[in-house]
Amino acid sequence: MNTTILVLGASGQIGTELTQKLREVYGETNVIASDIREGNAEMMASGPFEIIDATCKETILSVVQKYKVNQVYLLAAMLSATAEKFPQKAWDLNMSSLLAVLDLAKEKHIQQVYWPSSIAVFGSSTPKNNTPQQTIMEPSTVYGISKISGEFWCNYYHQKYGVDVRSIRYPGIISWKTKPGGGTTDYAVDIYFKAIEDKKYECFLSENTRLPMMYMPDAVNATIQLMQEKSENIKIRTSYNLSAIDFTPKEIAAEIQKHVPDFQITYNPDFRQAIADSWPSSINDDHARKDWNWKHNFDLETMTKDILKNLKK
Ligand code: AKB
Repeated sequence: MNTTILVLGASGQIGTELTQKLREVYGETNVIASDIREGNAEMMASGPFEIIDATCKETILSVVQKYKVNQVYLLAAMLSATAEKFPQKAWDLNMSSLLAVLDLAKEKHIQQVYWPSSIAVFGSSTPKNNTPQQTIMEPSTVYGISKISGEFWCNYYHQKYGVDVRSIRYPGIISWKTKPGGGTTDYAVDIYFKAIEDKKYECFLSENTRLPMMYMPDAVNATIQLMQEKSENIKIRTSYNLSAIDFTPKEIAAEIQKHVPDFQITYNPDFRQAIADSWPSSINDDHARKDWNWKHNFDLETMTKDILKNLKK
């Protein structure tokens, strides 16, 4: 059967690059991008685009039927920092969209679902270093509560209705093509833009706050690899831990200074510090490496070189 994909939330940080890659892999007309508002010029020009509110099951179904979609990647979500400001809205968006898509799979309108979870499922009672796949999970943010609930819904739909849903607990994702919005790990993207534009950056986390991170090309590859893996090899139907790099604001600043010697960083922690403090510093992803052969390519040094080279163009 032909793979025809619908991406919900295609204009966001991950959606923009994932959609582009999916179009390269599966063909431009086989990947329908959608969001609540139009995407960038490249996305609009490179394949079909539909305006969809990801919480509206009927609209999703009509697009699924129009294009004979068999896979849905659901990326629409409110991230950790914004969700703390709009808890009810975050809960409604993050949960209604997931349940709508899982129901469409249960009703056999689609065959496969991808839905991202996050390191936000963990909380301050979780072991902080090399955090295992299965451990204490007591998230303290609305976003984290929505992600852990979502994971259990995914597992439930898989166990009870045989839904082929797959998921990754993303660490902070670092990109230069599209900026993230509303996350706690966003500083690690902003810092590169500010290093080029202003040669200085005021960080909203303290200098020694270590968080798990990943460069966008690794995140995109992992996502597509997971979706292409044989179903019997996907042993975890809540969500896979995934790890690449971890660093502190001080360490990323030092790496940038190797290329921009007059770059200066200052620290002014705000409410996001408490969120970051409740998350792991590093993640153990042995299950992903064993079950579907996950490997990352970029470390802090190679990622920094690549980002600065592209931003200087
Ligand atoms: C956020 O900071 O909210 C996200 C995440 C770690 O899920 N980047």
